[in-house]
Amino acid sequence: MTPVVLGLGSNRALSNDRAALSPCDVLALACKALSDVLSGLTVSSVYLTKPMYVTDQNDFYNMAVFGFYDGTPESLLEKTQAIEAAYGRDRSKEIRNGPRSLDIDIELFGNEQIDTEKLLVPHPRIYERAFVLVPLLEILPDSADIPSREPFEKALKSIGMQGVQKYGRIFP
Ligand code: PH2
Ligand code: MG
Ligand code: MG
Repeated sequence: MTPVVLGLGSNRALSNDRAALSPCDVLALACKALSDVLSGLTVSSVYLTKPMYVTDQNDFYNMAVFGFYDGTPESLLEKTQAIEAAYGRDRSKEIRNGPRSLDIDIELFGNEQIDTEKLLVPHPRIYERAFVLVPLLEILPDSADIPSREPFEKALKSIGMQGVQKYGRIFP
């Protein structure tokens, strides 16, 4: 079993002609789906965050989850991408860093450093993103970078809160 950290984000409702799911509904359903993928799931609060990189879009709701995974990083990616697709993610129709109903990023996969066509782990932009660091530090206050072991707490101090605000708990 490998300890893993995932970062979740949503800034777009998902609707058909019968019902609508808000970004927080989507995040809660994604956590429920992830409880079948990871054991010992620990879920952070949700945070309301300012969009980074593409700033002309709705604010994001972000959170982090921790759990233990029994399998390879590639198989975890397949499972997280299937959950994204189940909640409206269609990569062929979106712009890079633009609006999305559900994004699940593998931030950490044990102590592994992975650099393949499909996966870059640890996620290379953890250190510049308060929207990742704040929820991550809520559930794992002593966590640190791999391989430098630089505490994430220190990374957050150097970038500041970037307007990240606690929204509340949505799961369980
Ligand atoms: N995700 C992005 C791009 N920008 N900004 C915030 N605040 N939160 C996100 O999850 C986010 C983003 C690409 O995945
Ligand atoms: Mg992603
Ligand atoms: Mg992302």
